[in-house]
Amino acid sequence: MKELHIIGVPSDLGQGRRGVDMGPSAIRYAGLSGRLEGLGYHVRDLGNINVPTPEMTKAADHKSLRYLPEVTKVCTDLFGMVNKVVKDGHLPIILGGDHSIAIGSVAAMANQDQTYGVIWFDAHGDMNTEETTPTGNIHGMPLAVSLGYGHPDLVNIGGFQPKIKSGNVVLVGIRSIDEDEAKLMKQAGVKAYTMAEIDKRGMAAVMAEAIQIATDGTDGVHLSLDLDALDPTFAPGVGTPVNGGVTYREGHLAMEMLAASGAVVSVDVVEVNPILDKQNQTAVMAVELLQSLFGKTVM
Ligand code: 6HN
Ligand code: MN
Ligand code: MN
Ligand code: MN
Repeated sequence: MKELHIIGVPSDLGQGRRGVDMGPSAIRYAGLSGRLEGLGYHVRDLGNINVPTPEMTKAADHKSLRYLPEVTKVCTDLFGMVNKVVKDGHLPIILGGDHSIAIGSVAAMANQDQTYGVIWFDAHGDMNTEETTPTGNIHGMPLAVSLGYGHPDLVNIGGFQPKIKSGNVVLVGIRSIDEDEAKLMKQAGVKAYTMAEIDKRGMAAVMAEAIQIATDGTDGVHLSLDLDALDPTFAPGVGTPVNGGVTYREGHLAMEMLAASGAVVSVDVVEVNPILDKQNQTAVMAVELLQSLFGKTVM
């Protein structure tokens, strides 16, 4: 069994609303290490990456790519750290922070000798670019960047691009896409399972297909878990909540199916915002989902 290595990335530079920088603390406080140890894993917490606060920097002087230099630096540092964890034979669990940090973690997984598919659990597409973004927030761009679309500073982190092939990338839980973002998603050919499709066909059928796509010809799967994929009833502590999301049991079923596949090699857990949360409920949800992902069963 691989050791699980936890890395915190306390960044809210890619988000419009402050507070996701406290995500790593909230998830740790919800008992992450102990719960995973309870499943029989060796867990090592490597602490947090150094992230500047918005107050330390020239705020948002790049209107369509807010905090570009700072986000680039954070993702480059995370790339280095995740790269080392994986080369040492461990499984990285990256705690955000806003979703821009996935630019660094996906880059590190793409830098390995093996090739990995990506399952992107999210209410959003995260497929905006400088040209299409309605907000300038980089957390709306990491999937586009990983596929090679976007500002060169971001796209070239790690010194190569694109990081992933669209044929092995799947979005699950989608219900909020910007108009021009949708065009790039179609152009790139990324498979997206919307909530409507989950309603109609059920999470089991959707996840079976998603796992099939992400594992087809690859050596494993990187899971990027944005807590706003869940319905706000179960995960109210997120900066960009959208009604009509994945239910508690659908979320767990998805994680249980991923556990059964044995394919997951790295995980991001992002967008937990303790300021907006109710008594750490969203962080607890994140920890429980990770328990299912790492093999917790009833009997
Ligand atoms: N996330 N599409 C919106 C934007 O600003 O680009 C929202 C993005 C949300 C991103 O939740 O990781
Ligand atoms: Mn070790
Ligand atoms: Mn996201
Ligand atoms: Mn999202």
